[in-house]
Amino acid sequence: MADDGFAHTVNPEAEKGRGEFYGRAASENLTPLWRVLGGLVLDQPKSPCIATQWKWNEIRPYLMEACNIISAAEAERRVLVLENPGMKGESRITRSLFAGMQIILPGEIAPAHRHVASALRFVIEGSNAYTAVSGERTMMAPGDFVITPSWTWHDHGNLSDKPMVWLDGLDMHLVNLMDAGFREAYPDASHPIKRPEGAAEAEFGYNLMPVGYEATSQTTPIFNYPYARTREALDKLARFHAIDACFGYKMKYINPVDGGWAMPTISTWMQLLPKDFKSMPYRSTDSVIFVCVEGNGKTIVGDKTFEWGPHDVWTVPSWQFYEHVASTDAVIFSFSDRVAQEKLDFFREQRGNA
Ligand code: GTQ
Repeated sequence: MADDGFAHTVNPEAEKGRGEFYGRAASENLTPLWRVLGGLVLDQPKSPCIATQWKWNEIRPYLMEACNIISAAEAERRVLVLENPGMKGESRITRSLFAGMQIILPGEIAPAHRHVASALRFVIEGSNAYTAVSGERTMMAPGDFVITPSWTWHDHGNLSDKPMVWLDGLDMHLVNLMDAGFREAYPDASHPIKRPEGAAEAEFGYNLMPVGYEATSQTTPIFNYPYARTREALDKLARFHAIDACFGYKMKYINPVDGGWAMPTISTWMQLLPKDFKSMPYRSTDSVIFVCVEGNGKTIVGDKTFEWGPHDVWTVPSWQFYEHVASTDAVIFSFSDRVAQEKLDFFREQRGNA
């Protein structure tokens, strides 16, 4: 009876006489629900995800070392997975999402492929490297949010003379939960470029779109949200808009075609916390991954405090209260599976713990 999966109503004494029945039932692939119900339908979220931080200064040397032992071509993607210690060996940063730091050296190409899983790239370091998606290249700069929609050909290349690093976020664990994954390699390292650089931005990046456009995907057709513009929006917003007690000045990335989230499975945000801002405690059912872009501060989650600065990454598990404290003006990118939860009517949040 040590098992906490039992329904609350089950009588431990009476259970002793039921073993013979349970044995026979098991041989027919039958399990009594009352012995497992407590672990299946929970009173409240109980995530295996552990609040964890990855300090950029500590992980960067490992990325450089990885460059000495394997090429991008051999690795397919030279990525060090940010693995949540609560789910060792599963390549998850939260229960539903994957995250990893990808590094690509001057002249390298991470070869073209496509998969059902959608990916986001959040650029950490470097310049003059590109991601090509469906025949169009976008050059990446630190703080840019770049998207690879489901089942689109993509490859990455570095045309600069320095390494390029970005954080990958993928929804592959959602895809795999439903056993819906396919993947295909392109026969060449790069797939053909068919559109000029800036084509998607011209079509959708100016609060306009071509007449007659019909969406063929639930993902935004803009595949690079440059940091320069995101930063400018936050800066201008902060001059006149009311500040949110939980979020500071926080904006979601949207799909300009329908006003919804930029991706169908991963929600993404950028927020500005003014110096000395201390957020009101908040919790929600989406485990969140945060990346500091600028400034310094700390995030308090339960009995843990994560001090953060540029390029540090940390997670807050589902339904755990957290608070941010900014010691300078600070900018934070974040992502979670919230959009998927909203579509399924799962999402809940709570502002304040009083
Ligand atoms: O760049 O396509 O971190 O396919 C993991 C799987 C990156 C990618 C990852 C991938 C990619």
